[in-house]
Amino acid sequence: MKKSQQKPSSKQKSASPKESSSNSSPSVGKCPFTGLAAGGENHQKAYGDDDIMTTQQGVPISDDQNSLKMGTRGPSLLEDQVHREKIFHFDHERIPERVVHARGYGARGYFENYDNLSDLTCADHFQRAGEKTETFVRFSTVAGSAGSPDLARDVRGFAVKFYTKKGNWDLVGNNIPVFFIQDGMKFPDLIHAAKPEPDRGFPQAQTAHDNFWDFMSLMPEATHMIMWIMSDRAIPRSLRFMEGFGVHTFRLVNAKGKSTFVKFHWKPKQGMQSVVWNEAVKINGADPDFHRRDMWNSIKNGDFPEWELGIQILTQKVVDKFPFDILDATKLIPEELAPVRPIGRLVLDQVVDNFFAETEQVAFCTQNIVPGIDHSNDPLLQSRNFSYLDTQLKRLGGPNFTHIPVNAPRCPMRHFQQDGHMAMHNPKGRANYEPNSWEGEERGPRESDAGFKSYPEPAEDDSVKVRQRSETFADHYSQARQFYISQTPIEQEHMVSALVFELSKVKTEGIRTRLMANLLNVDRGLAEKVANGLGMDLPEASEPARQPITDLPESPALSILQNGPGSFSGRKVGVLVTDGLRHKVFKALKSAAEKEGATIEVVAPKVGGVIADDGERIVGDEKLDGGPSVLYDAVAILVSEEGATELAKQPAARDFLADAFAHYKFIAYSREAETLLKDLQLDKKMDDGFIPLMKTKDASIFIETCRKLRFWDRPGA
Ligand code: HDE
Repeated sequence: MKKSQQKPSSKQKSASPKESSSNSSPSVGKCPFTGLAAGGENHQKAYGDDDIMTTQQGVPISDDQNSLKMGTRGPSLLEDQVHREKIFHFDHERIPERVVHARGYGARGYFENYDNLSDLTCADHFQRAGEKTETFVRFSTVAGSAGSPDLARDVRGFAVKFYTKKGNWDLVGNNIPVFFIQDGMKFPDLIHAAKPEPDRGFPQAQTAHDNFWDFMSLMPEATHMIMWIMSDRAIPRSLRFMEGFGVHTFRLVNAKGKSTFVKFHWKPKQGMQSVVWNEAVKINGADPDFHRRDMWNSIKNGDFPEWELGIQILTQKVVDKFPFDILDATKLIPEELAPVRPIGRLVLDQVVDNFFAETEQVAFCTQNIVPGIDHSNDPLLQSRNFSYLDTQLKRLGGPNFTHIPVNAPRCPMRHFQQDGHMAMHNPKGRANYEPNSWEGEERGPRESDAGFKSYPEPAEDDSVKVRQRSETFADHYSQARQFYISQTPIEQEHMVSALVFELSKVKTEGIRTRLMANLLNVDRGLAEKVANGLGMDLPEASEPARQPITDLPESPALSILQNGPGSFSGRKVGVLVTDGLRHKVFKALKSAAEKEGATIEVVAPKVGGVIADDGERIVGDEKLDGGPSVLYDAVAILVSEEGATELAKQPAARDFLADAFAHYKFIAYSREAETLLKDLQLDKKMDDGFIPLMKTKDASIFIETCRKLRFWDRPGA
């Protein structure tokens, strides 16, 4: 066989459609001292002619597919530097995954500041209304490894790097405003308990196992967080539809040195939305990349995800009224006590050039703060300040990870730190120490009075070294109860089911009993329902470290359903079609969805599509069994009578409808679809969540109805 026959021709190579890149802005994502783009694209081009493949040494390659051998069937030759370099590099492609938050998805964007906040902070990027600051955001799940599914029941990381003119500020938050533990010293235990059990190596990306609940049951301080992770917050429909929180109390410090405690909040422009558990389980099978695909597609389609950044200002009045400690990360400040003031918006408008270069190599660190922002004494935050820097050293292989474009500040960086693995930026000139007596160019950088200064917080008068927690951290149940009573009945039901599900996977009875004893301190009704779901008797309540406050008011801001978007924008309708569907109605549905800012996806028996009643072809986005209804927010069945009869025989079509019904989705149907509905006996269960789609005008009625997102009144679905 001739050599040329063994390699794909250049024509074959170019057959794959080239995706248009939205990352056209030349200045964005560039490292200031290497000039390289965050994705490393320029770096590759630096080797020479764009089209010619080279080795890492820049030597042009004539054959990248065949190793050098002694004769066509002969032994391979060790001298083949092209072969060896390729394999050598491949062997070292992996770096350790993050010990937590291993599975993540990043995107670039900008933060636009609303007001001059100089009364509160001298942070440079908060000084001028309308000013934009480049950002990089990475969303993540916590427990699962890098290849785990997106819809695991878990906390979501929400880490934002602001490349400000005065250095990088990292707001490394979560989508839940509180945390499991009060002191970072317990973090390794928490994570060990949540990860796969060490002897058997499973379960992956799940908390439904004995070790996790054993630890939870022995840690009453985790009870508030348990309420959140058992709620729908832990199974978001999209990363775009979830809130974010800085969690800890932080300080803002103004130019006069006045400090104000604040909490940071991210509010999604498109409102909050979650899926139901049965749906989450099925999404994980149908599309384990559901969240990352959604993020990629929305940015590529120009539907840029957006959040407002808000602060809760913890005035002395708020602190006095707050019955807990603002340094305790297992507590939140209800919005009813301290309203969230919007101070800017975050827009994600660019996907990354390269997943590894940016999403994997990005290194967030809570100690990355800028003048005008400072830490509080929250012991969890203090522990994080050590951990993040430490873990980057291991993960990125040396102390020079700030030289990687995604981590490099966009402002000038001048210091005397030097050398180490992969040093791309060493001091220029003679001086590499301070103080020095050199002058001019040789002198190097010097300190400035405008540089970062820690807030001079006075120590408590009687403070002595202790390994103790403050008494003000001792109430573990009051806010757990407040969260539960602030949910709508449907959301409460979901919490009960989640607890029943998780605890039913716990094999050791004593663990369940201990957890139930803690739950009794939250709410007796909740504990009774969970015990009933598990088929167990309720034990005595455990002895709380401090008697809970039982009359904290409801906080409607804590409920997802009470804060719906009132719009179907950014959502997706799955349209199940067959040959002979009414094209006019299909077109009306498409334009009604687009008018709302929503999209439709065509689910067809064959991906090639169907022929509509006017003879035109409608191309499929998904083949029926690749596009189950769990991937959509609402569904429409637009079929011919023959098509419906045919679909009724197919399990995938039956599941499509049955699941949409069970997951409380709005279902639009053409008259011809009735055979299919009848077959599933759904004709007898028709409720207001079913919307007839006979004429073109019905399309907008359907989309308007979808603004409620789900038909929660459907009984017992
Ligand atoms: Fe993290 N956390 N964490 N964490 N965390 C990490 O840092 C840690 C905590 C959060 O997308 C690690 O670079 C300790 C709270 C996010 O790259 C590690 C404690 C919150 C991310 C680490 C906490 C977070 C991390 C692993 C208890 C919400 C992903 C890899 C004191 C406010 C960042 C890494 C990304 C990642 C330590 C608790 C959020 C090991 C010790 C509370 C979003 O350093």
